[in-house]
Amino acid sequence: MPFRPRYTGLISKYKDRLPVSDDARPISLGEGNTPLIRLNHIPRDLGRDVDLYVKFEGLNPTGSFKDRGMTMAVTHAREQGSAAVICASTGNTSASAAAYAARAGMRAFVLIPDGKIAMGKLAQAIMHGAEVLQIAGNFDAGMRIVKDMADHAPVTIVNSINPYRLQGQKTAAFEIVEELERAPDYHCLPVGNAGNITAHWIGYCECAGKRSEHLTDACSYCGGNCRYASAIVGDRPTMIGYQASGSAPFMRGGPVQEPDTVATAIRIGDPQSWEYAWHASRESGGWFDECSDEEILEAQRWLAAREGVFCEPASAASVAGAMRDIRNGRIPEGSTVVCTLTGHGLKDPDVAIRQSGDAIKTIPAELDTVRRAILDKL
Ligand code: AN7
Repeated sequence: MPFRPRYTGLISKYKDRLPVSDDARPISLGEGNTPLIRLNHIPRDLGRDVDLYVKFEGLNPTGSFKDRGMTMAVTHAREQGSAAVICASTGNTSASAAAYAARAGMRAFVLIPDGKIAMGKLAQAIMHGAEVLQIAGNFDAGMRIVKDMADHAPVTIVNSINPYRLQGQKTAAFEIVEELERAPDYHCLPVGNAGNITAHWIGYCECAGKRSEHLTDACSYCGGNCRYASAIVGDRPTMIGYQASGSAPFMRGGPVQEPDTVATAIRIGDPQSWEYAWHASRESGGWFDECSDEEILEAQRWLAAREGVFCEPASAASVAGAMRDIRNGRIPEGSTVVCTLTGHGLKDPDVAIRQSGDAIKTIPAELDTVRRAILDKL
């Protein structure tokens, strides 16, 4: 069998389609290259003929899609001689920033909302040696402070307002187009700060060799002329963004003051990429919608129990919404649909275990009791 070169991350792979200098030394943990998994049971359960895939971004090195953006943002920050990065985070950005900063030999400062981040994410930030600043306020309050901080301390912001983040995240669209050998008809994402839906649209536009009329300044490196554009496919998907009902500023038409949802990753009331995401949605002929916490948790359980894919609650919003829109025909039969599963289920063990109710009981450690327990269930 011929040897394949070792996969060394998305900057190495997509160097010619990313704003990186020729002599850049990528800060990488082997991010990207995540599986596109075709769902078997759920389309059948829905009784609809759709080709439904999940792009499992939970299999990135720190367990979320943030690593795609972080490899770019931290590589650039280090190249510029920056000694520290800072972010506000609902959890995954802080975990990713902490890991990539550690790898780069830089400091990381992360602002997290008091008591509202999943345990796995907090554990990551701590273990990677970040300075964890827990604030008595939500993500939006943290974001406001971080935006001001850049003027007061020598730190590089690595939230998705850093344009290198979106550039890295656009590579998820590249991978999907390469695997399907076309763009999907529909692409569904959970929406919080709205950076990822924007990044995917940039990626799909570049694959189609088309310019986005409106996202030109998101892609500040080529001034909208997309020197990275290469017409691999002719078409772009319809982009669909799903928010949690308690944190759905796109549905309310403006910021939500007290966002709340079990999907803490997307507990965001004032999205930073608001304009970009609207443009992406309109240009693609797409829409936004909302999912209740119950729908989100049900989709999370379905994916885990019926398909063997364990994602975190926020990620399941994409599948919860897609299942509803497939059922009601807004996504028509015959479509190829990709849902992004943004983060791994292990990030938030508490919410998972809470769903078991009191199903787990201790029984005597005896062959007979265990045998009876098994036969009861068969
Ligand atoms: C699992 O970590 O904003 O719409 O601070 O962790 O691009 O914001 C996380 C966002 C979806 C929303 N799914 O993506 C943070 C943070 C998961 C996430 C989103 C997030 P955007």
